This record gives sequence, structure tokens and C-alpha cells, in this order.
Amino acid sequence: ILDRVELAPADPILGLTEAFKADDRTNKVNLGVGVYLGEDGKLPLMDAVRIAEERLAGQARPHGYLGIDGLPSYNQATRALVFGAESEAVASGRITTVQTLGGTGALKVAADFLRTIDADAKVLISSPSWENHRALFTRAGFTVEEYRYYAPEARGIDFDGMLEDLEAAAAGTIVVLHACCHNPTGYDLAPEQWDQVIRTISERGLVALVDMAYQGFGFGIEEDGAVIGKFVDAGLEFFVTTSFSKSFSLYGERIGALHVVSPDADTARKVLSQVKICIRTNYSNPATQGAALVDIILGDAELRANWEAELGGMRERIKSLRSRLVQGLQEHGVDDMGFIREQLGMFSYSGLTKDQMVALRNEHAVYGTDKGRMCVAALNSNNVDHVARAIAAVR
Ligand code: PLP
Ligand code: TYF
Repeated sequence: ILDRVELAPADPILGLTEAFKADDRTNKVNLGVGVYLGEDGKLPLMDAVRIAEERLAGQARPHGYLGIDGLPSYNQATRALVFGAESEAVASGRITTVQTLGGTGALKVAADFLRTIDADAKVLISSPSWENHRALFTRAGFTVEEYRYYAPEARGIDFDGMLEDLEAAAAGTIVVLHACCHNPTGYDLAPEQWDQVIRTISERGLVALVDMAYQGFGFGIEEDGAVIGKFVDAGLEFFVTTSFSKSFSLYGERIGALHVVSPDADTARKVLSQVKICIRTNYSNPATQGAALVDIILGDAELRANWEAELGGMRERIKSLRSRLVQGLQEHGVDDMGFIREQLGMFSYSGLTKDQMVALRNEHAVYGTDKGRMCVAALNSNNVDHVARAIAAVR
């Protein structure tokens, strides 16, 4: 049967890393994948994570299975982080939380669960969105379409278009939204725009799935989480997928969570029973290490403060890298890319064409996606000038 297998195209983002690794030029810069690197060009081990690891290592724990839904204290801590410990929805027990394999695992479990409750629903993702949103929901069996989001000429959001598309969607349509630090554009809705989107979702009977892979990278943990509180206040049933890959620099530990907000605790229990089937038939139960680390940090006031401070430092450093890139571009004669400073999160949607991105890669060893996305969180003082010069050269 394997003679029927055709060669699939590489993942548009992770495929770039493979090409980058194979490149032997010494001045190469990988701005393809969304990974935060320190000033030394290396992946950071956050201080709180290092301390938590030392504590765990001292315990010499055996390696048992977790429950299907993961580590209970982790689930509780991540729920409080996302919804706020004081949230009525948390207190009333109407949020089902399960530990997942990163944000991607949360999305897949959510997609599988949604398929069991409404197989005919359509999924709407932003235009553009993280490449894997379309692929993942399509593989789960859904028809995926887009709502208008990015307006290239305005360098911002086509908000009227977005609302029009949501208003035209059939009841039950699943709408995937980015909570903050929109991937790939870096443009987020303003609070009043969120209010309008939420009103439309409520009036039209749409099902919101809020994907939050970058909590803390916009304005702060609480500030970025505020949008989730808006959905709670609106009395909606909705889904939240979160990832700690970036915010704890725990990419390879595959640690995240899915939260499903129900109208009451009894419904939440039924949801949990069904979500557990989705998990069991995919991978049985999640991995232990990432959950143990996040649980230790969130459960210890001092470590938590240490973590939030370091995350804040990463957020501020990305902002200063944006400024330095804009400044470098100006020094090389490019003075119309100041918008890079206004974008939020790890990415800049540069507006460069596919040909320009290919030239950046081939002629200057600067890797970004074909759609013009660059991960500004991988810049540092050693490579920012090379990147600015390269962009100026291909424009
Ligand atoms: N959702 C968005 C918008 C992302 O950018 C990412 C990036 O990795 C994910 C989900 C997946 O997160 P994880 O890497 O934890 O699976
Ligand atoms: O968008 C990114 O670069 C990150 C990492 O299939 C990523 O979200 C990219 C592609 C992918 C999984 C993770």
C-alpha cells in the first residue's frame, strides 16, 4: 500500500527551520519559526523554570501516568491564570480544564470534541491566520473558511469586513480568534472592538474558540487575559486554548491547556467526560514534566513573580528590538516600515512579497515565511543590522 504515498509539501514554517539548519552560511538568521531567543541568540532557560527543575530533580520521582485530563493542580493553576482567580466562572465550577500537548494539542482536542457535538458546523479562521489552524480543523473533518482580518493598505485590521463576515455566518459556526499577539500579523483588536465582536458572536449564536498562545507577550498576563473575561461577562459558552511554549520557554515539553466554559457545573462535568474520550483515543494522557514545572511556578508566589518579571523583560526586549530594526532600516534608506514598532508579539508582518522573502533567504541567509512574516523575537544586537541591510537590499 505504501506505493500510493505521495510526497507532501513541508510545513510552511517548520520546513524553514529544516532549510535553515542545512544552510552553512555563518551569518544566517532564522526569523521563520516563532521562537524567542535571547541576546546570545540562544533559547533561554527561564530562571523560575531552572529552579523548579532543580526542585523536581531533588525529589527523584517515579514516572507514573497522569490522569487523562492531566495534573489537577496544574489545571487549577492554569485556569486561574487565564480567567483570573476571582472569576465567577472559576468559582462556580463551570469551566472544564484539561492539560494538553501544547496549544496545538488543545486545538486538536477541541476540534475533535466539537466534531462530536456539531459535525456540520463550519469553522471560520482569520485571513490570514496561523497556518496550522486551517490544516488542523480540516484534518479534524471541518470545512474551514476565513473572515476578513488584515488590511494590507491600512496596515491594520479590516474591522468592518470582519464584523460583516461574522454577521453573515450561520448560527453554530465556530470562530477561531487570537486572544493577543495575532499570528502572523501582530495586529490585535482594541478592547471596544472585542466588545463588538463578542456582541455579534452572542447575537448570531456563533461558537468562539479563543486561541491564546502568547499570553504575557502583548501587555502582560492580566492585561492580555482580560479579553477572556469579556467572553465570560457576556455569558457565552466558549473555548479557550492556551500554550506555555512561549511564555515559559517550554517549547519541547508540549504543555498547554484547553478550557471549555459551560453555562453550569453539571454541563461542565458532561463536557469533561466527553473531552476525556477525545484525549484517550488520541494519546491516552499527557506528559508529566511540563505540567509539574508550570504547577510549581504558578503555585509559589516568589517563583511566579520571578517568572512574570522575566516574561515582562522578554516582552520589553522584543519592543526594543522592533525599534532597533526600524532604526536600522532607516539607516539603510528604508523609512516606510515604522509600522513594525506598532505590531504586538513575536511577529512582524513585513509586507514583503514572496519574491523578496525568497531573495532574503537565498541572497542574505535571512529566513522568514513566504508570506512576509518575520519573527522579531529572534533578533539581537549581532544580527539586527544584517537583517536591516538585507531587507533594504531586496526592496
Ligand atoms: N496557536 C497559535 C496562534 C500559535 O502561534 C501557536 C504557536 O506555536 C500555537 C497555537 C501552538 O502552540 P504550541 O507550540 O504550544 O503547540
Ligand atoms: O507560528 C509559529 O512559528 C509558531 C511555531 O506547525 C509553530 O507558532 C509553527 C508551525 C507549526 C507549529 C508551531
